[in-house]
Amino acid sequence: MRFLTAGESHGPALTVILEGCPAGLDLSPADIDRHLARRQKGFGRGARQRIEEDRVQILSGVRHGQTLGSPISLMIPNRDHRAWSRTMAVESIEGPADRTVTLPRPGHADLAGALKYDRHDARDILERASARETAARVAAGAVARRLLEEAGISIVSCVVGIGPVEVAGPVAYDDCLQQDENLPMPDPEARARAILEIEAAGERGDTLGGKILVIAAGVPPGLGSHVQWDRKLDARLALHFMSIQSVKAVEVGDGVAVSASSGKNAHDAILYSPEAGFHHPTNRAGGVEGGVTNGGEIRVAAYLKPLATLMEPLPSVDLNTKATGKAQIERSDVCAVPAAAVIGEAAMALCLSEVLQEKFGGDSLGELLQNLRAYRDQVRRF
Ligand code: EPS
Repeated sequence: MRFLTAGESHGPALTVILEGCPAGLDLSPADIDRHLARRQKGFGRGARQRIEEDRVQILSGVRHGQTLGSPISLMIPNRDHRAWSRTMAVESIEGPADRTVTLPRPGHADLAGALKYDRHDARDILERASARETAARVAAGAVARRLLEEAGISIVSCVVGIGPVEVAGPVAYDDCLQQDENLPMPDPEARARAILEIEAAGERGDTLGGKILVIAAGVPPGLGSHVQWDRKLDARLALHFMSIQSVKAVEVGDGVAVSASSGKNAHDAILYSPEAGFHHPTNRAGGVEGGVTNGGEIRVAAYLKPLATLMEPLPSVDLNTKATGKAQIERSDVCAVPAAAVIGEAAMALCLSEVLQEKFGGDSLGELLQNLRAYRDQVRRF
């Protein structure tokens, strides 16, 4: 499975083409819309989400409710485009461009992108750098997720940090179920403090980052490979998660904590029983050893920086006049961490569906599942 997204935040639509999904997978727009709606929620979101009601249009690759094995193209129209048709016109326009951005926001792609692409209006950069792009990834991720469901793999997520507030103690798969969709933080005391932090940040024209945790269960051992650097699953997970807007660090399992402990306290002992086969009593590795899944839950945490658009902006310099000033204010969110948890699920689904397809292949879902069953049998009889 591979995919490419396209689309600007205020252009006509976001699109994604997903290739390599086997034929015969049940897929409906509702399977995708459910996750698009979840992405739009979240305490701390801004005005844009009140304008949009993200709904997918499946343009190809599906017939009579089943995938065909051909490229799946998905489109999510931007409702807000109506108010931006001149600003984002494809054709050349009469008169000067409107809604130009010439005072780049520190921490956003504005300045680096303007220099790289030689654009003197940072709108040409921010329209694509915007986290609105993640709607397309969530749509693609929802397809990947349908495939994983058939393979017995399920994915959950939660928010484990907002600004200075952290969830106390370890978080299990079940802790992520039935959470409040506006702030899925499995610790009521931390959640209450996080809401106050987000409100206070909004009042002072500031933003907040945080930490999300995504867990995949039911993953067979043997996905990814130790034999080549770019086949290591943890490296590939890091790419998927790190590419989510605002993510500045990614952790697999207890990666950060074990770096400060000794080997005796860092690794997961190996046990065997005829019923459970080889297994580990703990999961500090986050389900990946040597770049290969070990049959445990895959646990990935991602750390997000606070959003770069500040209502009380930091110093900046005009791209054209070079005059100092304050960074431009664009409509934005105070905190997008809850949305990032949903996007993280998509990242996990897309990455796992890639390696699942690599190992078990199959042009049809039946063929893939047959190969998976045979392999699960082989592991059981090992
Ligand atoms: C977003 C849509 C954007 C922003 C946000 C995420 O819409 P608009 O720019 O029209 O308000 O709300 O993007 C950013 C935080 C950013 O820095 O670009 C979305 O749909 O997720």
